[in-house]
Amino acid sequence: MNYLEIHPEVKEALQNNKPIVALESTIISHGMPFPQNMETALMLEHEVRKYGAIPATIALINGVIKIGLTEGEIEFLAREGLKVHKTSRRDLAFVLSQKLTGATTVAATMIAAEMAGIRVFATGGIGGVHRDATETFDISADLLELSQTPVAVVCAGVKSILDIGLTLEYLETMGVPVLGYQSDDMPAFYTSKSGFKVDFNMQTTEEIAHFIHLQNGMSLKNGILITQAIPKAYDMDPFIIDVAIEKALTLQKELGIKGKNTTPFLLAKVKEFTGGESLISNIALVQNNARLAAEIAVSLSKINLTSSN
Ligand code: PSU
Ligand code: MN
Repeated sequence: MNYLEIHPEVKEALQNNKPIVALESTIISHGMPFPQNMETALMLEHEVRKYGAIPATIALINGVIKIGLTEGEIEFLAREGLKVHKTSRRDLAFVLSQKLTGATTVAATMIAAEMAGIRVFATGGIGGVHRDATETFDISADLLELSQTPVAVVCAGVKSILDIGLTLEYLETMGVPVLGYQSDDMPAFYTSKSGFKVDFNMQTTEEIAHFIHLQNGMSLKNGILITQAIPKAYDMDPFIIDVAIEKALTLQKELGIKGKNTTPFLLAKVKEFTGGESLISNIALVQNNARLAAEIAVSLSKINLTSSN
């Protein structure tokens, strides 16, 4: 496959069953401003290493899917920001055929991780069912990907720019298990509670790794959503977030923002309306997720080593 390039360190880790954590790149280009986006991307790689796994940040660089980026490539995505093509499942072949540079969404990162053989992926929040989806049909391709690609995605839930209840219904219909790390509550990104529950509360990373191992063993083709609440010190006031979200949604309707621009627009506005606080919380929660994903990947590689002997 000449469109897939795996970084030598990641390749070596794959061959020797070492723990690996995939990281997405839309969070760099479309999710945060420069230079915090670059600093965060590098910090996440560092965090994954600190907890014993190899990081593999994924993006499309000049028409090649890269599994594991150099610092220079991360800086390029961070500086280019919105100029980089936001790449989900439907965009992949286009970006490759035009030899463009693209930042991968959760959906496209899952696809690339699966191609390479990586089973664990950490991010901040995933896309979901939008609040007015009954009229707009706006349901993120991330959800459909979770139904058909066997990668475990660690996140802090979904933001309430989305309809969290409908997102959970959709995941249930598609057969995607939603695990809560040491919690019964489905988190809502900036806040630790959404008012909804997860499917299964898991206490340890070993339990989660065992769950992933069994799903893979049964060849169930779907992914797994693992949720972890934002660290307590950064848990935001739901009222402040709700006001910002309502304002952002009103503005989106007024301006007629649609399709793939919707999520980045809403995220940017929520950040603008909540000042710097939400950016600090955002960075804290992805760091927390990178750590948990690394620990899960370590547990999973231990199970794989035992069962392959
Ligand atoms: N939600 C967030 N932060 C993000 C995204 C979603 O809280 O950065 C990004 C992710 O890359 C996700 C994508 O995969 O937006 C979903 O976009 P859409 O809703 O257009 O599918
Ligand atoms: Mn959408």
